Order: sequence, then C-alpha cells, then structure tokens
Amino acid sequence: MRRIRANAIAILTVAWILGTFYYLWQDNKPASTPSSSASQARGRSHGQKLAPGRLEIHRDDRTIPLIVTQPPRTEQQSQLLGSFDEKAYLSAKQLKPGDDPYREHAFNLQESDRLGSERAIRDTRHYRCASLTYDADLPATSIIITFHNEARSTLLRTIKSVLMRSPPSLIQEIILIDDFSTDPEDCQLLSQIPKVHCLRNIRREGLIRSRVRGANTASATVLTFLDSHCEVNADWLQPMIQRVKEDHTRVVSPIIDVISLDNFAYLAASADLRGGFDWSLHFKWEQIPIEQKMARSDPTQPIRTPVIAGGIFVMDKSWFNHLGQYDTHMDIWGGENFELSFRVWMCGGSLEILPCSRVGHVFRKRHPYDFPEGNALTYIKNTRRAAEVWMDEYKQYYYSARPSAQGKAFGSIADRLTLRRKLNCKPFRWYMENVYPELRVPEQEAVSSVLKQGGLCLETRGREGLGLAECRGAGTNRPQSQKWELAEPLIRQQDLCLAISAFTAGSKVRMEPCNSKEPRQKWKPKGPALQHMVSGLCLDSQSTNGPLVITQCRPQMAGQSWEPQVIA
Ligand code: UD2
Ligand code: MN
Repeated sequence: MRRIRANAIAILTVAWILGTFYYLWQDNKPASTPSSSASQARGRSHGQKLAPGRLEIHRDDRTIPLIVTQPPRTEQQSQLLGSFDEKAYLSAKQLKPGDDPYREHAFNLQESDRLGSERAIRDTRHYRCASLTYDADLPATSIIITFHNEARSTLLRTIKSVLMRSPPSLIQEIILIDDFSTDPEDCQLLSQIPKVHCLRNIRREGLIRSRVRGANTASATVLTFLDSHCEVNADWLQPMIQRVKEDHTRVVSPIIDVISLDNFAYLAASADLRGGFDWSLHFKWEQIPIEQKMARSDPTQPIRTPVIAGGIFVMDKSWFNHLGQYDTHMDIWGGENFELSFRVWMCGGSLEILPCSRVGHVFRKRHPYDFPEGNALTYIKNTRRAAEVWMDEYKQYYYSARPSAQGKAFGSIADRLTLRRKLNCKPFRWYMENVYPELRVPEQEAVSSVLKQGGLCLETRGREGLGLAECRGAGTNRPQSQKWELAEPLIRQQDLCLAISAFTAGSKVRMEPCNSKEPRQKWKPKGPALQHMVSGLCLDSQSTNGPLVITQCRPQMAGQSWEPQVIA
C-alpha cells in the first residue's frame, strides 16, 4: 500500500516537472509565425504576457487593463484584401542574404518583413479611453498616404492596420500617392485591395505636392494623412473624426507611438507631450507646461499643441482648401508642418493632440531617400518660406539661429502673402502671446550706449550708486561706469540693472543684480524720457548732484531727458 502511494507521488511529481518544462518552453518559443498573434505579442512585449483579449497588470495601486487588438479571422481577411495576392506581393521583394537590412530604408527591413502584414499590438491608450463613446453618424474619411520607395512590408502593414482597426463605414477610400518610386508595381498592385486607389507622380514631387494631389482627388469630407510606415491602434479614428465633426476648424493628431526601427517593437509614447520648436525651426516634442498639466483632471482630454509633427493628422477637407492647402512651392520634405501649424492657428483654427487616438510610426535617424537639391538647401528653402510668410518681425530670430539661411533662394512668396491677407490672419505676435508663450525670445543683441543729459553722462558709483558726471573718453574708450546696454525692458551694466527702490514718486533709483522678471527693473522709452513700466513714473536726475529718482513723467523737462548715444 505504502509502495503504491510512493509510486503515485513519484509519477505525479515527474508529470508536474514535465508540465512545467513544457509550459516554459512554449512561453519562450520565438515568434516565428507571423499569423500567430499570441506568440507575436508575447515576443515583443518586454516580458509581459499578452494574448488577444483583455488582461490586467497590477502596478503600484493601479490596475491597468491591457487590450490587445485582434487580427481578423481568415474569411474577414480575404474580404478585406479582395483579389490582392499578399504573398506574391511581399515575396517578390526579399532581402538577399548578406544584404545590409538598414541600407535601403534606414530601418531593419529583415525584421519588418519577418513580421508579416498584420500583428497584434498593445492598446496603448489610457484605460479610460475604452469607455468613451462617439456619434453613430460620424462622417467617413479619405486616407491619404504618400510614399517614395517605401518598403512593401511597412506600406502594406500601414494599409492593413487601417482596414483592420477602423470601422469600415468611416473609411471612404485609401489614396496612395506613389511619389515616383523606382518600382511602379509597389503601388499599382495594392490597388487590387478594395477601397485602395493608387496615383503615381510622373516625376518626384516631394511629400507636400503629393499630399495636395491626394487631397484634390479625395471624395470624403474629412481628410486623414498618414506616413507610409505606420500602424494604427484600436479606435484610432473615431476620436479624431468626432473632434473635427464638432468643430471643422480643429486640426487633430493622435499620440504618435514608436515602432522601433531595429526590432519593430510597438512602444507607447508619453501622453504628456506636445509639439514645439526652436528658432531654427527644428521640431521637438516637449512637456506640456506645468500649469496645463496640473489643470488636466481628465487624461482623455485633448492637448493643445503649438505645432504638429506633420505626418499624421485629420482635417476637414473644405477647411484644408479654405486655408490654402499647403505651400506647394515647398519641395521634398520638411517645414510644411510649421507652415500649416502657424496658418491654422493664426487664421482662426486650432491644433490638438488626442490622447485616445494612437498611431505607431517608425521614426528614423536619417532620410533613406535623396534630395535632388540637397537636404540642407531644401530644408532652408522650405523653412525660409514659412518664416518669411508667417513670422513677421520674429523671423529675425530664425535668421540668427540659422545664419546659413540668409541669401539662400526660396522663390516667390507673393501668392502666400496674398492668401494671408485674404484670410485676414492674426500677426505672429498673437501666436507668440496666445499659443506659444513658452517659446523664449532671445535677448536683444546688446548695444552699448552712453545716456547723455546735456553734456553730462549717467554713471554708476560703487556697487549700487548712480549719478551724473562729465562724459569721459570717446568711442570704445568710455569708462565702463558710463556704458549702458538698453536691452528692453532692462537698462543694464554688465550683471547689474537699473531698479527703483519703491513704486512711489520720489523713490530712489539704484543698481541691483539683473532679473528680467523683476518688475522694479522694467523700463521703456517715452519720448526722450525713460519710463518705469509698472509705476508709470520717469527717471529723473532733478539736480546734477542729487540722487536719481522717479517722478511724474514730464519728458520735456531737462532732468528727464536722456539721449542715448550708441558707442561705435
Ligand atoms: C516628419 C513627418 C512627416 C513630415 C515631415 C516633415 C510624422 C510621423 N512624420 O518626418 O510626415 O511631415 O516630418 O516634412 O509626423 N515622402 C514622399 N516623397 C518624398 C519624401 C517623402 O512621398 O520625396 C513620403 C515618405 O515616404 C513618408 C512621408 O512622405 O511616407 C514622410 O516622410 P518621412 O517618413 O521621411 O518623414 P519623417 O517621418 O521623418
Ligand atoms: Mn515617417
């Protein structure tokens, strides 16, 4: 009896060990079959086990549901693709053994090909997004995808992800613009897929003119632009069309998730970012300003953005046309996102990023294609056009940040200036003040002057003191104590600035460490006088020997008359 029991325990133990080994072996099996979505998801999810359906992971005190989007079943698949022979399309272009998988597309082509045309990706939205509802009668959209020598596997995955993860009724058509790729079949063959149309440029136009061509043939009332190496995520389209339906002047973007250019893992991007730029017109992602972040109680709310990245957005077609589409004198790539963003904001619209819409994109480190006029010159031409048409007096900062742009050809902008006038757009100053106040205006280049009153000069005495004294030296030989920089609103001498001691008439004026945010240090010219901006009182020498004070402005009085004279 005892022996039987011992044997039974031994058999159960062995079975348990074998079972465990089998389970672990299954779990570590590489994702080799592209159609096996469960193993795909597992392979790319950094150790979290994902399977189609709803799972939950527990992190700290929060429960985060993970919804893995389902690939369609085979019969759905054949309906989606019509007569298109996917296998033949993909296998006609294969990486040859020994080829550098990064050479042609600046991403790992081998990995992209291996993934096949569909895969499950993680639903990267905030969990609250899944419970939002949208109007049942949303308008359909035309999807516009322009490409130049895109890899077949990434292009097809872009299209299939749209067909798989959008309500069919919202997809009016998918318009591909083949921007004179080497092989016309890359595009032509795809038009066998229902709803997919292919337009081929007879010469290289660049993405800007190609998108305009696509938009001009679109039959839906809403346009959706995508790059040719994207994967759209669950419910990506409804939030964007909803916002545009509610207000046609909104131009909306998804959060752009990252598809790794090395292993094609689908990675969630931060939901706290918006689009920004520096004065050289270089796009960057930046944190939402802290006050806005604090005010966001609902993570599903749209994020206002000063600019969009450019590739992925939804816009009402008649609004796109009304606002002048794109500047079609821009070539190949770059700058069009600034031009569009400035125009939308300044001419009565708005730009936003919708956190409940997610689209993955393969971000690359270099352009895989050539620029007929050279990369740098093209970027300068395009951004110069944007700066010249839209940035008013602020364009000087663009030129200081990008000195090489000066003197470079950028063509005629007469038509775009006419458009700006016709649309009655606001000045760039308005954009700076209302849309992007966080963009710091560079400090004015300091010019040294003397501040003369009659034959006397304003000078510093000791660390804090001030007074009038005979002007000494000439030109650059002036003593340091009589040299002033008028860097509005500051009046500075090295690191010290002219400041009032109190806001009332008669208060003394002295020197203190500069701080451009300090109200006591802010001045502006008022005729020949220097007015303190906050108190409204003017710098007054009263008598040549007395202390400097602020008094009621009477610019015609000798004691308030300051004549700045630039030192050569
Ligand atoms: C970003 C945008 C891109 C565009 C660009 C600035 C995203 C995700 N991408 O650069 O859409 O706004 O900034 O101009 O926001 N293409 C052509 N013809 C050409 C060159 C490119 O059709 O001569 C296609 C290309 O195949 C791709 C799209 O235009 O589908 C954008 O080009 P990209 O992917 O090289 O640009 P990207 O993502 O670096
Ligand atoms: Mn791209």
